[in-house]
Amino acid sequence: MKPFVYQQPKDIKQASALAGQGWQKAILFAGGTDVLGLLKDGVETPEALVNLKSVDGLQGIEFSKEKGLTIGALVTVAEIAEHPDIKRYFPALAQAAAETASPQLRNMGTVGGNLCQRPRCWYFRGDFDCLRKGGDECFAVDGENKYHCVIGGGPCFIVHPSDLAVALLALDAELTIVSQKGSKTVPVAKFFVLPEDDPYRENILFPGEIVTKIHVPFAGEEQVSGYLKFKERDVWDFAVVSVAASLKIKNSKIVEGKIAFGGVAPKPWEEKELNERLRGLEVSEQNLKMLKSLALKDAEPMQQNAYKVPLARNLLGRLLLQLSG
Ligand SMILES: Cc1cc2nc3c(=O)[nH]c(=O)nc-3n(C[C@@H](O)[C@@H](O)[C@H](O)COP(=O)(O)OP(=O)(O)OC[C@H]3O[C@@H](n4cnc5c(N)ncnc54)[C@H](O)[C@@H]3O)c2cc1C
Ligand code: SF4
Repeated sequence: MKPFVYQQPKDIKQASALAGQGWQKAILFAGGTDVLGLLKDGVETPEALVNLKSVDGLQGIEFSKEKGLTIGALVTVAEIAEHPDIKRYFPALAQAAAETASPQLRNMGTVGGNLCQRPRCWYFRGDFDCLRKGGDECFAVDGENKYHCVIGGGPCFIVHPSDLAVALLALDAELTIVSQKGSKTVPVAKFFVLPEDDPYRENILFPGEIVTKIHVPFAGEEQVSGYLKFKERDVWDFAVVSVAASLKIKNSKIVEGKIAFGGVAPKPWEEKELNERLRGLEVSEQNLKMLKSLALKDAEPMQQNAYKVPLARNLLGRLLLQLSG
């Protein structure tokens, strides 16, 4: 591992200044569960680690029906999984957190780090100079692509690994991003980028920009939500496919709702047509079948991953059945 300097800024401006020197110069460090692997594997070779844990104001979970839910970027995945208001009013998020990694990793890993973690593609993590690392070839195209994306890919075919991002997308969450230039709020739907827009990074952050908090609007007592994840090993594993949905159902009709998928695309994935069809839809077996058939209808699977399409549709069907009682 390349030697690095360990920096402990006290406030966000200092952290932003230290991290703002460039991707090659410095990397933010929260729980470290992803960063340490990246350093050990030589995927990231920064000169400095900027420890966010020494920065004030990034902690805490606050909830009120008027203001909704606010989660500090350093809140751990375990705290989210166990928080009574999140379990009660935002079950999709609590379930996604409970499904994330292992108890040890949930206790160390933060929500900010979860959203900003790097892809798990084995070529990217391994000793391959692939396109995302500045090379000129995506080895997954003709290689082992069982776990890669089925939609939204090209020229790189990663899937985004975050469980929380999928639930936060379905819940219409927003992120606050702070840098030396000031602060801005960005919907989760606009935070992640496709490889066609930037094949080297997974989100819109520039060096020195830091996610400081996550806000989830409270959509009323009648909102129901949930998260289902298919993984190969039950102990802990990344999602092969996952789905989150939030719905408002009144008198057996979906008033409004949003569905998001994980494990299928380079970013947490939502489908406009599918989500538009939810509004005003009678909850019936026939309509749930129709929704399933719309999901990922434009998918272009790779050689080894066509199984993800029926898997995603069946997970969606199961989740909608659960939520519609
Ligand atoms: C064995 C294993 C299994 C895992 N399983 C899962 C899983 O099932 N589901 C899942 O979702 N994840 C999984 N993970 C990923 C796990 O690392 C994250 O879930 C964890 O939440 C990352 O948080 P962290 O605080 O440790 O991030 P760190 O490792 O500290 O940081 C991760 C990345 O985010 C950046 N970063 C951190 N905080 C911020 C911030 N506030 N603003 C901007 N950038 C920031 C860092 O610079 C770094 O690039 C797994 C990891 C391992 C090692
Ligand atoms: S999918 Fe992306 S990260 Fe994986 S080998 Fe291809 S370019 Fe590299």
